[in-house]
Amino acid sequence: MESTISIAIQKSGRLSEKSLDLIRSCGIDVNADSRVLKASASGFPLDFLFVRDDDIPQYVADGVADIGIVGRNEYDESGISLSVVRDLKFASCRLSIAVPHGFVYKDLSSLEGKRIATSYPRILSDVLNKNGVNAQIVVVSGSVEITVDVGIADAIADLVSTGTTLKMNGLEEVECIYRSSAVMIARSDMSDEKRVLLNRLLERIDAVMLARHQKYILFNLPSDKLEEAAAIIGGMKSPTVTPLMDKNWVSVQSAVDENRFWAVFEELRRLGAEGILVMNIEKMTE
Ligand code: PRT
Ligand code: ZN
Repeated sequence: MESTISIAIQKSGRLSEKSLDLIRSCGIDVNADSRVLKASASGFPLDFLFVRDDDIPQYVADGVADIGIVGRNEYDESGISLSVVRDLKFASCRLSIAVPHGFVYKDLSSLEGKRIATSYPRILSDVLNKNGVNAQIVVVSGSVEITVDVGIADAIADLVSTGTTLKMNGLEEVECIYRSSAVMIARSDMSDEKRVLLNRLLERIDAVMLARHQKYILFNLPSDKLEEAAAIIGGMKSPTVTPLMDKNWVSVQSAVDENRFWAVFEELRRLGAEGILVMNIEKMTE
């Protein structure tokens, strides 16, 4: 029988859609509409398990699934030891200390002797210990932002992305103590067959992730500006250059890092580039 690997994905929440999008961009199709517990894919020997994110590290540790996609915060908080095989860079957030107005916060030592509510006691106590701060951790499983108001905590440590929730609850974010994003976790003791499949999957994921941060750019350029243009584009080995009928002009194409795109665009215009065409890249390798 052909080997398959199984992946645990959050059933419904902040990670679900992006996890499925990433897998689908790898040419793997799964019918997750019904959101049943289990599903198989077409295009790759992959089985899906849709579960609560809190359970994903344990399922992977127990071999219920071979790999999983989960927030780094959930993984670290679980205390379970697995391999983190990729940082998938989505669902980024930070675990921050927030205090009510009137709380004079200087640094972590300001929390000495205070009650801090959090859903991440392991990560928080780790940070407090490292900084030699003694505080009482109040563990709550949700709505951390209301704990100060209801009088069970003096400060909180909660996940933040935009900061709106804190503001709406009259809290001020004073220090980021930990950063998180979605990661792919895997058991370390996988069979050789499964490891081969995981590596194939990772190769596809890398190609998709690399492409997401690049644009493909194509333009015509006066031939004598080629050296300068190549220096501006940089990064890749060299741009591809095609001669045009008019010997004074060439057509140039290259991938450009998205972060540098507008700077490159403006510099190329300055060199006299014309007919600049920009395209999204779907997949790409180094
Ligand atoms: O039901 P299940 O247990 O599967 O889901 P869940 O409710 O435990 O998790 P979910 O879907 O809310 O979050 C899944 C993962 O998304 C988390 O473990 C994080 O890794 C990541 N993530 C990214 C976030 C946020 N951003 C985030 N902003 N998780 C939670 N929040 C919450 C935060 O707790 C706070 O209540 O959003 C609020 C703050 O948001 P802002 O934008 O107002 O700052
Ligand atoms: Zn959860």
